[in-house]
Amino acid sequence: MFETLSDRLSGIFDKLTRRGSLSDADVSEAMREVRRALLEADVALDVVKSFTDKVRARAVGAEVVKSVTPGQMVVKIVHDQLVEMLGSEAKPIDLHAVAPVPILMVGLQGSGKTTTTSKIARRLKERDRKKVLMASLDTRRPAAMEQLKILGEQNGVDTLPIVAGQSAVQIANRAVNAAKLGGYDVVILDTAGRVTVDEG
Ligand SMILES: Nc1nc2c(ncn2[C@@H]2O[C@H](COP(=O)(O)OP(=O)(O)OP(=O)(O)O)[C@@H](O)[C@H]2O)c(=O)[nH]1
Ligand SMILES: [Mg+2]
Repeated sequence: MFETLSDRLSGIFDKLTRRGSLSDADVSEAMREVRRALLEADVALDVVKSFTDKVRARAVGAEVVKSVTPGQMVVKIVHDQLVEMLGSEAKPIDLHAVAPVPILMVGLQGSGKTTTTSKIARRLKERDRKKVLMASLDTRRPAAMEQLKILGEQNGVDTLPIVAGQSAVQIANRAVNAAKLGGYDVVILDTAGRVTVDEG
């Protein structure tokens, strides 16, 4: 998401940096593009609106420094505003435990556990060079396990082979054992929200 967003934003501001001065219309045009890029990247509408309003106010206002081009200034303002919106401190996942480190994904039904499982797995694999195994403990929803398997294939992350008829606890044990035997650093257990709620 952020790769696409930064590409889009640099494309927009390339146009601006080539101009001598920055008019109200330039800023508005750029903000339209920023708005579109953010909406396509799944940012909530009210967040997008307050974001572009703040950038516009700062870009058109007195904060533009003379020594840089207006385009460079807008890039900086957008960057500062993004940092302000997203938070400036990254909080990495704490993996300081004996491998394989288990991560249990819990949350309401449909809240994005399975999607997030594969995003985290891919990130740990690609950025942190971790060996990651994903396992679906969702025994209720049809095709839930296949969903994770397909996401694993798409993202190049291993998934625990599916065995029909096992309980969530049995799958979790099998996943941890497979992760130990396979020398995995991390094993992500993707649960079914409603099972967690039902069985408390
Ligand atoms: N727009 C948007 N949709 C998302 C995001 N994450 C997940 N989804 C979608 O939301 C729906 C549910 O996502 P899942 O990852 O399957 O959610 P879940 O919590 O695993 O769902 P259950 O296993 O049924 O409880 C899917 O259609 C996803 O494509 C997100 O960040 N943005
Ligand atoms: Mg799920």
